[in-house]
Amino acid sequence: MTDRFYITTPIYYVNAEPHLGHLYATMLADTVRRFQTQRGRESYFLTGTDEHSQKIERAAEAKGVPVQLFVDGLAGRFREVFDHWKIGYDQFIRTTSDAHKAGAQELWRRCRDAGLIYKSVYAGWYCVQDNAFIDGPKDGPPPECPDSGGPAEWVEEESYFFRLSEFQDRLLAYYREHPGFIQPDSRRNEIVSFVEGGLQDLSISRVTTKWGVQVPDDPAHVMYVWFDALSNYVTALGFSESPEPERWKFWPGVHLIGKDILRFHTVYWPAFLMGAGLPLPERVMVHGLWMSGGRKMSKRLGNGVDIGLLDRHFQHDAVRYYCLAEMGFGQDGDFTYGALVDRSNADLANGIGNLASRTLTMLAKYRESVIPDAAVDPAVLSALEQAVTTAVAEFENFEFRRGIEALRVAMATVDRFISDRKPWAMAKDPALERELDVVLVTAFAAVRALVVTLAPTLPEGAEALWRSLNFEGTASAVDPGALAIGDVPAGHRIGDIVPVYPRLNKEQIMDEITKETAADGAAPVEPAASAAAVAPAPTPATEDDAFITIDDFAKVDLRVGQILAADRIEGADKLLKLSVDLGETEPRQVLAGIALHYAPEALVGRKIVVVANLKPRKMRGLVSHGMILAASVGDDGVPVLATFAEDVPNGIRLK
Ligand code: ME8
Repeated sequence: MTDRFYITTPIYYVNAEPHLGHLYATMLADTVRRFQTQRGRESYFLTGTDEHSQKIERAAEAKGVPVQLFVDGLAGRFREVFDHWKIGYDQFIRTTSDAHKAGAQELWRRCRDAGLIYKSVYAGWYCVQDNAFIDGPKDGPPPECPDSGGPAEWVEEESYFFRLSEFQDRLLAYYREHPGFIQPDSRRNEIVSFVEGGLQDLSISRVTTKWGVQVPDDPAHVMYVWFDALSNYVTALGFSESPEPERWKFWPGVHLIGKDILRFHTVYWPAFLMGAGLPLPERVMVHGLWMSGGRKMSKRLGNGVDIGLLDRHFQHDAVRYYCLAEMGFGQDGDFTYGALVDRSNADLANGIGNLASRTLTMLAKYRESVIPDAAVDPAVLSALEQAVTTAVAEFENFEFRRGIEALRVAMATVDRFISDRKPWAMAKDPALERELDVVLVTAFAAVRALVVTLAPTLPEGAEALWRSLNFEGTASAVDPGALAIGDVPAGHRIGDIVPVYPRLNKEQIMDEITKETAADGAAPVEPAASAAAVAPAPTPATEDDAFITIDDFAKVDLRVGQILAADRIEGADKLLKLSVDLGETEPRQVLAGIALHYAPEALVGRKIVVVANLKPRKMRGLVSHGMILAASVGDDGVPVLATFAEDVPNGIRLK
């Protein structure tokens, strides 16, 4: 791998507002770029808009707006959205810019001068929606467009052609010699068999529209939009400018694209570049698509998840992290708001957020916010080292889901380590001071390693946590691959604990989203998976409300707890004082009237259900912070504790 890295996104058609699919592709590229920069590579990130073609001309006409004004407005919207979501692109290219047009024309000239372009007549089917030529007999029914599914139109017009048919062997040889050129492999195989099937010359100009880049020396023709659009990857770097701009050094780069535009990028584009005598892209990385209601989210279907709605209800980190953690690279994913809330709560609020606040709180409480001098626990250290190495390797290949998974496993190991060692108990025993130091230093090392490694996937929260750790600079400036995880700075003073990822109230958010989408008249973008959470409350059977609503039930915060200690209380023969781990920074004290039926020692380690948001209550001079659930059996009401047949993590909510 070289020290330079150039990443591009597709340039988006400006025929409608951006939706989650566009944000996803751009966020993914942004994450890759952040990661590459973090690894110390000099990087360049290009995104932008694809503004020509009949499809856009027609969209403008339908709105009754002059086409230039129309594209200016929508290109502005894309840019605004990306800026708001802190996408750190270096350049936002627009294909209507003069510099781009001049570059596209130069690419054309180079192909023409190499004898690869000739004039003829195109007679065949054309899909305006997909900007694609489609095979099929004239007298048959219009064939379906490959991506949009709409009907193709018959066209007969004078056109320039690119001698694509001459490139079959060269392309196949290239795929063979560069096995990593198209990833994942399944996409590579798809393209290899397509090219093996033979290539026809490609029509690359139109005379029936004026909305495009003019063909050099023939003003009656505009370029086929894909010739124009694909060239953006090199025109953005000023490939034809003289003197050669410094940024041209970034070519060749890595193209991130959706699987919908695979053929254009892995057959046409390499052929154009070969024709013009330019180096081919380093890699074409093909991501999967977000589906909604079983179909690809698309501008045309209007079933795209609304970015504004995401913005109103979720932290940007949560959306980015969900997209990365949920969708295996190259695979399709089903977007649901419910899963987004769950991910955010499980991995951000209860995960890294809780581990960081737990660690910092303990350091503040037991060591006056100063890191003690001790060695990181060797077993935890090795788990962390392994996880970070895996994550770095996976992130290099855009496999964020797998990398994140490795980090989640390490995080669970650290959580378990803390719960098992019981630092709150150690703190009461001066003889265990050194052991407590080890726990604190281990937790601190874990938080630092996780924050650094997760930084590209959680750009805002990671930096906030970095500041809480009171480190200089930024987490994103530390290369996770070079971090000495076990090297903890003894004597370092941590900063203030700032809560970064608050727990989301799922029922409330789902309710609000449902109301908003219904009010917009938008399609219920929320797929069935989360329907349970927003199901209407049952109607009361009688006037006196025999039922509670789902909202009533949601008010009760039921959580999985684990009993860490149980003690009898002097003078209260029915009560036991329990210390319960609810996955919080400290265990809770809960009093339970079960002493006549349970021996305290038999309870230690048991998983139970706790009503976690019951108002604290004082009994026998002690405060109970919650109530444990038990069945009350027989006339005597013998308590039988509610528990779980399977293993469940502490702190998880019951619903
Ligand atoms: O194809 N899920 O533009 P486009 C995930 N202008 N990603 C999605 C998505 C979804 N449901 N929908 C769109 C074009 N995308 C051409 C590209 S490049 C020289 C020219 C993302 O506005 C995905 O990356 O239709 C897809 O490839 C791209 O947007 C297509 O955007």
